[in-house]
Amino acid sequence: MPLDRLAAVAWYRRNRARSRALFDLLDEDTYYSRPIALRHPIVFYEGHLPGFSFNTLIKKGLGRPSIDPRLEALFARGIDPHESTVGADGSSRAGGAGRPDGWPARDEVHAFADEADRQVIDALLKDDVDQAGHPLLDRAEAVFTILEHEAMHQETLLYMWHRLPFAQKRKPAGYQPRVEGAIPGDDWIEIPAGCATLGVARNAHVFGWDNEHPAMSAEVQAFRIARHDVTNARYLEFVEAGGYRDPQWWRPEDWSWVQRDAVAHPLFWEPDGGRWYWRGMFDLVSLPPAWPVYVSQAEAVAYARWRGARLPTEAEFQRAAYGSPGGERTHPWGEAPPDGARGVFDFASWDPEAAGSHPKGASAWGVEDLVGNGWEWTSTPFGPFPGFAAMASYPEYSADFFDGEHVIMKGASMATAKELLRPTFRNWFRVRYPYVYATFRCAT
Ligand code: AVJ
Ligand code: FE
Repeated sequence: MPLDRLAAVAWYRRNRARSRALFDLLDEDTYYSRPIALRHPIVFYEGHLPGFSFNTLIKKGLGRPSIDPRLEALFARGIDPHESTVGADGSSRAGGAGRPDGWPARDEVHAFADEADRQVIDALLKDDVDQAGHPLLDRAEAVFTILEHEAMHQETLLYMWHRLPFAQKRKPAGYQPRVEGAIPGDDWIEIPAGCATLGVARNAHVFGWDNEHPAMSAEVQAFRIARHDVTNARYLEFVEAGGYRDPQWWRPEDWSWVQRDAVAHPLFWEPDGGRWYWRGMFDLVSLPPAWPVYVSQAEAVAYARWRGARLPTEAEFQRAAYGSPGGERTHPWGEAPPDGARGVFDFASWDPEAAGSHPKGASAWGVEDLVGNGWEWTSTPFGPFPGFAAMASYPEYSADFFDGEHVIMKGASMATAKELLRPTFRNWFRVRYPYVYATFRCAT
């Protein structure tokens, strides 16, 4: 199927408009600050999005000349320290209005971005960006690479924005976190043994990242999985039982982290006067008991051990989410396209919603919220499927992270674009990375 140019341009423009809207949420004086200490300052991301698109599609794909070699190098992925060196444990540090050495003025970033956008849109409309046999343009790979890359970074932006002081953000009119909802029951579902698809052949879908290929499946033994994500209310039992003070629940490296950084509760929680609050995007709210807890994988593993359970593997997630007695499906709920009734994704909210509030998104087995309302940590280290080949449009995308330090997350959060909701999409972070919108459920 040839590339639908108009659809690609529409998606590119939609991406750019959403990114702009996200930057517009912030006060100007945040521009050179680093909401997460070990990630780049905000200015980087405003240049990185169009810079990556220009570099990938126009320079590498079509072989065209630079706009500004200095800015292209500055905004390239290679110098983003988080990508290879960030630990999970960067303390957050916000504020600081000055312009640090080396970062351009905002006008300069905008002029570069406008020219990059102009050339990308022009190429999407007129150039030969879909060339069979071309290393970067076969099946228009570079086009989808840039479109999905920007969509993914919108989630990066949001979890960075999450850490900024409320006074530096403009809350959209009328927004209130949906804190209501009953705490769901502690329900376990028996998933029968069966085959789960993990990866697909490159040509079996319009686009996938290199780590989704080639075809790969696994035989999964029968197992039990919780119908619902672990909620704040349930996780509070672990905190109150002294879970963060007892090394028996923690892997040795995670216990060192708990001690060194005095970690005593999830990053999204804030204690005050003997009560717990949740740091929302725009408001501090009394800890919503029914929301899925957002934690690092290290904390998820400790909780599961305390409960006498474990995290699901990637293959078990696939089986629970996409399996059915009659074969696998495209989404947990079946073949219907994603919409707001099925789960909390595609920027439907700035914060989570109650676990169990979207039963129309349940899988064939009745497992809820597998896609949306927070990524789901698994116990599976991020690694290549047999026959993996790095993609030409972005060779470092996955391969740099096959280091045994990253684990797979599946599903989606409220800040995951609907275009990324496909069964083989794999996300990954370090086990002690506490910033992402990630929750978990137990399996046995
Ligand atoms: C796939 C979400 C882990 O944010 O580090 C963006 C995506 N890679 N630019 C990340 C990514 C390079 C990546 N994750
Ligand atoms: Fe990037």
